[in-house]
Amino acid sequence: MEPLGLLYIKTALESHGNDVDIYDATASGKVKKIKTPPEFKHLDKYYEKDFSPFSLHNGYKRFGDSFKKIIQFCENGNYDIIGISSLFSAYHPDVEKLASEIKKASRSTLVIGGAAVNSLSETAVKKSAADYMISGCGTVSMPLFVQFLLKNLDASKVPGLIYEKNRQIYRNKPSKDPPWKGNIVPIRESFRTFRKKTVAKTIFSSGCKNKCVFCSIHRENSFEQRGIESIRDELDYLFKAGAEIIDIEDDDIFGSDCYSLKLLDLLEDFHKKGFAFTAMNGLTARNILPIIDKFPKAGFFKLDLSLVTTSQSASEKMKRPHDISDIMEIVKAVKGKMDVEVYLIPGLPGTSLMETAETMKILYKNNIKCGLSPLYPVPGVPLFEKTGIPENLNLCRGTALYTFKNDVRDNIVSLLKISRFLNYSQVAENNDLYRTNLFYFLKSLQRRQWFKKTQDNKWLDSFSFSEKFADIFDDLFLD
Ligand code: B12
Ligand code: SF4
Repeated sequence: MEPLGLLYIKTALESHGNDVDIYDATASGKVKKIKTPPEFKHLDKYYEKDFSPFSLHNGYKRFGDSFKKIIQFCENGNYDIIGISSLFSAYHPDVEKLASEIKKASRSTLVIGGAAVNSLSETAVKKSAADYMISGCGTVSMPLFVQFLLKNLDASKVPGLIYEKNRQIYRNKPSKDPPWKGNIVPIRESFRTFRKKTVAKTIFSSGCKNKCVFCSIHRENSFEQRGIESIRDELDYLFKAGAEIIDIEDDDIFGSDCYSLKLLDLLEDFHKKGFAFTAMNGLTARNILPIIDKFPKAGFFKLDLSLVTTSQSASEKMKRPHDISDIMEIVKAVKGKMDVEVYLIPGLPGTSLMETAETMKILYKNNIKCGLSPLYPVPGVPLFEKTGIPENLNLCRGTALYTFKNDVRDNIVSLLKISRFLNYSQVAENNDLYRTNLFYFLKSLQRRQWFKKTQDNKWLDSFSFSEKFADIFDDLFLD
């Protein structure tokens, strides 16, 4: 993924006269299978080699360049400051490993920023190999941080700066400004590709007006929308630079009526020139329902909608903004014009897994693709601080399934496998092997133990589970 936060910071620093290079360690697309770390051993039985259409990923992989290559780049550049972006608490331990390797090899001042820093505990800050950390908006803080290092500014004047003085940790109030502060447009030197087209990430708003209990976004960012003219400038620039797909990274793009209409008109103008748009996290069903007719014309090629749960009581408790009826109306309105994928969170407190399975069945019957995202703990969010954040932050990633006890975990993983098969069934019913695959899928549900397929098409036993999912899905494939 394009490092959008760093691109903003680079542009802000350059506008203050600094020279900046970005090292995008995943641009090479390298993927290497490595030994599964011991803390994930309990997952081996799920992430196994399986050639069936209800398989999950298998093994443990490292994405991107080696530490050696990254450090070599740092050494060659002989930089005054090295900044690392740490966006996810669950991957912060890896960032710390890299930071300590960099510190061994270079004398540059090392600073870590990004969403993971916002919620770090005092102990984690103390243990860090970095010289400084910065929480909040880097566009605002980094140019001031440079001034602090040049001794032109006191440490207390750098928003979000976390530093140690006389063995005491000080944390300045972070800047809640949006990334585009000052209407800057990040300059691109190259683009990633998606579906054989060049793709650029962008952001039109920051924060979210909704207040979902399991989410950190509304706690750490104030909601702000970018001016239409500033968006037009960026889209103009991206068009000239050669982008084809625009991936909008907002959390709630269409949060206010009048603005939404103006924005959709602008997107339609650029769609006519050739842009297509996607927004994986930013579409709230209730907000887009009144304006849904405009979406195909504005160039959205897919709608990713998050439903989370159909349980009314859980939805209210979690302060979710909409329910399944809003989603069904959207599906009806865009039928045949756009793909829709709907996301659920199995294992959300107050919901049952059988309920989630029922919802998956409803979605399947309506030809809607279903995405499952198991609940994962996020440090700093009261819901998870109450239930307990693991000491080893690696376990906070969704794939670690940390939040669940063993038997629940077997059932959650089973739902992931069921969603894989339902999505496969929507497109593969006429394939040669479909009937055999369906047989082993249904048999797995009935005996409550999964089959897995070897590369030479042998079916072997895999793990067991306890929920009677067969009661829900048995009649789905009767014809
Ligand atoms: C796009 C996105 C993804 C993408 C791609 C991420 C990527 N590698 O680029 C995908 C879909 C892969 C993804 C996955 C996950 N994501 Co995500 N994702 C986002 C999202 C929506 C946008 C990120 C973005 O581009 N923001 C816009 C740019 C401009 O902002 P930014 O990067 O944050 O940068 C600003 C500041 O953070 C800061 N900053 C950033 N870097 C640095 C560096 C320095 C030195 C300094 C000083 C400042 C600084 O300054 C920048 C400018 O203001 C954010 C939510 C959000 N709106 O930010 C969640 C978010 C980052 N994701 C989150 C999570 C948890 C995940 C997962 C771990 C979930 C999981 N399944 O376990 C995975 C794992 C990812 C992985 N292994 O790579 C959480 C992180 C919370 C936390 N404390 O951990 C967020 C905040 C969403 C949330 N609801 O809470 N994600
Ligand atoms: S709608 Fe999405 S971004 Fe907004 S608070 Fe809820 S989960 Fe977070």
